[in-house]
Amino acid sequence: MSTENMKFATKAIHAGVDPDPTSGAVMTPIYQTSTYAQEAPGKHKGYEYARTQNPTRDALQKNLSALENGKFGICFSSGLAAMDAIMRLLNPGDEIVSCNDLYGGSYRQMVRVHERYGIKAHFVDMTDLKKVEKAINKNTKLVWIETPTNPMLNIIDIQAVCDIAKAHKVLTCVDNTFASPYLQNPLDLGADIVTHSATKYLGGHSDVVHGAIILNDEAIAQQLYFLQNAVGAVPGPQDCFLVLRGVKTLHLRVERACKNAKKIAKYLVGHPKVKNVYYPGLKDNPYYELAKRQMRHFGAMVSFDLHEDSLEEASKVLSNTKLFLLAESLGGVESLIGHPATMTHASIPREERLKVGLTDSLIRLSVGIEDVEDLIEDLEQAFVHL
Ligand code: P1T
Repeated sequence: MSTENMKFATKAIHAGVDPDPTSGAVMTPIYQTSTYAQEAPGKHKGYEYARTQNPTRDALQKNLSALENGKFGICFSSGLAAMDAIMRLLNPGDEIVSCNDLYGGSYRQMVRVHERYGIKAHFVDMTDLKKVEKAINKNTKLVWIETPTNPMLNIIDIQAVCDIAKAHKVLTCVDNTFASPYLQNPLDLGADIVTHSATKYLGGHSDVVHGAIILNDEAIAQQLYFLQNAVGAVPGPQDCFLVLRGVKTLHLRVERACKNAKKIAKYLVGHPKVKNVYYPGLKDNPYYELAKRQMRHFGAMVSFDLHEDSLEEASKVLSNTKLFLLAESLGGVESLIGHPATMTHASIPREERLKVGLTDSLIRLSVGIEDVEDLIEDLEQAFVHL
């Protein structure tokens, strides 16, 4: 069966993965080598040096491109390394229009790394399409979309933003980390590039840091393969193997985590100490209809804040959960609890954070695949400390 004809779960398990030709090994071997023997100068089996090519990485790149319905997959040593390669497609004087609620590390890279090289980023509320249109000017070369956004879980209309960007001949990139390819496929909605922190749902077990880019345009793909080799932020074969293994259960993990998240969001809505619950799967959430149209489920991230808005108050919850571990990151089988203002989004100035609703008491949950009754009980016993 050709990969294009496979449904999602079949692709997750089989795309790009063939039994190893030398032994028949069903699982892709970890080709732990830095170089490959050549028969004669330039005469080799397609592999010269492991920064440039590695069979374990090749299998993963094919697998991930199939999951995102793209032609080319390019892997990197982290999500931010993948982002950096995309930024290197731009030249001094070029500008980026980005959403104003996004992972703090992505914001930091745009503002504190690429701005020094003459690339200016503008951060706008992309849930308002008029603001996107207004922010694009003759220097704009890239529109950077993260949806659901981190950590406010706003939903941006991918198709509508890509239509606007296309009318201005501007490249679009969607950071699809929070949704994973199981919930949403941005290339199908008109995006030029999709990127992932594979550290999260793709890896799925909090045991690897990894990044990926998937796209259809061959010329841009060739530039990115060039950057992968020329800059060298490549993942090791063991890390590629771990992501490849994680992906095999992506659909099962995400399905279960989304179900758990919805129940937890509903529980939080009814809690007297909780002020706002941010979860697109709640019927009165402003993005409910858009999320339903754009995503397969509503995701497994839930954010909320407290009536008494302070770090001290939030700490009482953050320090007292037993199953929800207080840690950065997301997308693993185990549930995590985090405090964006001091952890993942500390690099964003407080006044900018407050503008998007990222208050001092905002708490972010990455809901895992445990029994949801135990997770709710864990939150309940932590709330007693308030
Ligand atoms: O950590 P790394 O693999 O480099 O990925 C960076 C990244 C990119 N995009 C999004 C949407 C992300 O959430 C992240 C990393 N985020 C966390 C570590 C976090 O806890 O939010």
